[in-house]
Amino acid sequence: MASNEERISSNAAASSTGPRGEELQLLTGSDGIKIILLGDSAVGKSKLVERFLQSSYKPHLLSTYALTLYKHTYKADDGTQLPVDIWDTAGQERFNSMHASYYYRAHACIMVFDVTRKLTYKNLDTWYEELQHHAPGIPTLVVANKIDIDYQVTQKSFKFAEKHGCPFFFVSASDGTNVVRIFNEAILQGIKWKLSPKEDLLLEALVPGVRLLRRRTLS
Ligand SMILES: Nc1nc2c(ncn2[C@@H]2O[C@H](COP(=O)(O)OP(=O)(O)O)[C@@H](O)[C@H]2O)c(=O)[nH]1
Ligand SMILES: [Mg+2]
Repeated sequence: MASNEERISSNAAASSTGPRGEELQLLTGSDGIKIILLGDSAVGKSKLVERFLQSSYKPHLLSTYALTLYKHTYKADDGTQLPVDIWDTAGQERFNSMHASYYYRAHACIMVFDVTRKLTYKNLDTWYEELQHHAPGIPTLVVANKIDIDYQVTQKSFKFAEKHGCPFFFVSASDGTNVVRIFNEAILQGIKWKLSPKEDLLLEALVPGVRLLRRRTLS
């Protein structure tokens, strides 16, 4: 892995009390952007992260922990560098729910489904609901993975993203289609979210519908 990336696995998200001490510091101490991935098991979340960070595809890498944290450095065009934490599930998504610490202070979310398994698309509803509960209104990208299996699928329309006002992308962790694009887009949206005035968040909580207005101005 490149020197500016670091991979840390933790079973903290699976414990009922959540992370503590040094581990808590590690998980929440970053001053940068936190990106999370959501979606059913085996849709390709881990492979997308690995593809983005390593530009190589390793289909047999196995994760055994409840989450994997990747430390990445985002380099803007003007040379500015920004730490980015990319959080990947590592098994807990099997139970159709993630520990609250997974969502805590997240700035953007990449929701993934597998174009070859309809149920993983249907289950986006549940993931989205849980996301709104823990991290209401954060920028969310919806990605349809594994298009390399049958490129015809890109002719289909998937209404979920449109319904929720989320950007939508066809991707392949296998051949790399749109992988760098979705992560950079998530990071940029996450930066905007982080910098947005927090009074807006309060307003959103008080006035239903305000979030939709603001999201449009962000995209
Ligand atoms: N053909 C194809 N297979 C993929 C792609 N992405 C992931 N896979 C495979 O799908 C399986 C699950 O991937 P993984 O990243 O572990 O899924 P996760 O559980 O969502 O993290 C693995 O066997 C991967 O090799 C893809 O874009 N195309
Ligand atoms: Mg995984």
